[in-house]
This record gives sequence, structure tokens and C-alpha cells, in this order.
Amino acid sequence: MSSRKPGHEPPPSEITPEAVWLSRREWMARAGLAAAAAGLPAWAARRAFAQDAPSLAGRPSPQFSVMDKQTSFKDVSSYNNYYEFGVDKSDPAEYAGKLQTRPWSVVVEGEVRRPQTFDIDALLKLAPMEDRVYRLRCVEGWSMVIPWVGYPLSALLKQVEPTGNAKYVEFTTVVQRENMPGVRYPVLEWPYVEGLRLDEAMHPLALLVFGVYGKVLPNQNGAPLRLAVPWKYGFKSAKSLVRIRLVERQPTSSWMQAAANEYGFYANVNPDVPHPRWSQATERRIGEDGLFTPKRKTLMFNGYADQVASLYQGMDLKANY
Ligand SMILES: Nc1nc2c(c(=O)[nH]1)N[C@H]1C(S)=C(S)[C@@H](COP(=O)(O)O)O[C@H]1N2
Ligand SMILES: [Mo]
Repeated sequence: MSSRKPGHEPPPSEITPEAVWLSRREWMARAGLAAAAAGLPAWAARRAFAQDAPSLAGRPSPQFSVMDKQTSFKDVSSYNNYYEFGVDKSDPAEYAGKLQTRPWSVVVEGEVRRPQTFDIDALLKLAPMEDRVYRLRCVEGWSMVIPWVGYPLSALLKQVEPTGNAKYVEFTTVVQRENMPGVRYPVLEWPYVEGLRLDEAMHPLALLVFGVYGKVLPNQNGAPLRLAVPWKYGFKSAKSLVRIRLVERQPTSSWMQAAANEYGFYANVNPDVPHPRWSQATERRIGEDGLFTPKRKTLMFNGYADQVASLYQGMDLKANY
């Protein structure tokens, strides 16, 4: 480890997950000590120290990044939807400190030639990390601009060799009953399940995310790994993944299960197709919400139409909402 010439930073791809994990433990210990010293509750310390999370660098990916002003780390990590921790925007930041993100593995199975269980440390090494700035548009009418760190989901799916029968991908996220106060309530059916068509999942924009702002993901953002599917409403970007199943038939997501007339399988951002309770024509960009700040016009496919519109050629996007 110490044989490097001074002045030579290791390239991001050479930063080992072991190093990430060690510094993470160190960070937790520091957070704990500081909490005790300051007489703070543990969650307050975790929040205060969130900015000191271990770094997770990626190479910049301008081709897959937007130029919009980025939402602050504070807003990205304190205004969240992660219903397993509660339905208020502040609940995930307050309660997700309890989520156990190690040990962690992800089962990839179903219509594949080589089903495998991947340890999180293997996943961190599977493909080169990239820095990508994506828009995130929540169906509730707000949006953010977030610098994720991750690599294309396709890199993982190729490892297991999908069979000709694989048409869809089903994503299942973690349930830790003791650590997730929200799963006591039947807001959704737990675990949280989402799905993509296989060609959507293989699209280069579909990102498997491990970090944000050059750091390991805060738990409230879906540690240790989550999806970012930027042309779809935020709920498609499932957090804290534990199972990925390649299937022949369209999966039923937790949101479809809860209200099929409100949440469809596709959930492509579309200003012309209103949700039954909310117009989707405009959005409030978090951090820009002054009293006189005009709302932004929501863009078709969240502004990613050039890259993804061809996936839906000939489809009725009102029927397939
Ligand atoms: N497991 C799980 N994943 C989830 C959710 C959730 O409640 N549980 N909420 C979704 C919704 S509605 C949105 S808008 C995004 C929010 O991601 P962020 O909090 O990192 O901005 O996460 C999505 N992924
Ligand atoms: Mo959302």
C-alpha cells in the first residue's frame, strides 16, 4: 500500500473497497465519540458527520451529466423519500442511521445463465466508478440535481448472462424490521419492489449508485447501493437493493400494488400525462423555492428524451403511464 511514489494519487479505480470500509468504521467511531463528548443523541452526530463520510471517487462522465446547478448536499441528504423510515421528508435523515449496511450482499437470479450472490465489496470493484450529475424528478412535484457516483446497471446484469426469456428486471430492497420504524405501517407492501423492462435496465443511463457528492451514500439516500433511473419518476430509483431478478413477465411494483391507477409500471417523466392528484407539467427545484421563484417546466423524459425516447417508439404513453 505504501509503495507509491509521493505525489502520485491512486486513480479512483484503484481505491480499494477495503480502504473505503476501514475509513467508514473509523468514521463511525469518531462520530460516536464526538456524540458522547457533545452530549448529542447518536442520530444528531451521524447527521453532523455525514459530510465526513468516506470518499468514493469516480471519473467525471460529462457525456451522461447535466449542467444544471447542483442541489446542495444538505438538501440531498435531508429531504428524502425512504418510506421504510417514515413518510416525512425528514424521517430518513433522522432514523436511517440504524440501517445496517454491512455485511451486505445482492442476489442476482432468475432468467440468467449464471445466477450469483455479490458481496458489496465485490460490487464496489465490478466496474469503474463514474461521477454523473442527474436530475431526479419526484412524482410529488419537486426535483433535485444530484452528483451520483456509480456505474451502469448493465455492467452487473452482463455478469449473470440474461437468457432469451429475460424481458424484465425486478428489484427488491431491504427490510430490517428492528431498524426501520416505517415498515410497521402498511403504507406500502414491504419489501419495496420496483421493476424495469430489460432494455431500460440495460440503457447506459440506468445507474447503480454507491455514492453521492464524491462520498459513500448516506443511509437515507439508499446505502449501500441504489438505482438512479433519471428519465423516470423518483420512485423507480429503488434504494438499498438486496435482490435483482430477471423475469419473463412484467413485475408488479409496490406502488402499482398500492394504487395501480396512480402509479404505472413505466412512470416515465411526462409533463403531458398528469397523475390523478397532481399535474406533472411543472416542478419545484429544491433549493430554489423562494416566495417569488417561478416553478420550472417539467421536461419530457425529464430532459433525457434524446437518449431514451427511442425505447418507447410506437407506445401509447398515456396508456402506459
Ligand atoms: N426502498 C425505497 N426506495 C425508494 C423510496 C422508498 O420509499 N423506499 N422512495 C423513492 C422515491 S419516491 C424517491 S423520489 C427517491 C428519492 O431519493 P433521494 O431521497 O435519494 O432523493 O427514492 C425512491 N426510492
Ligand atoms: Mo418520489
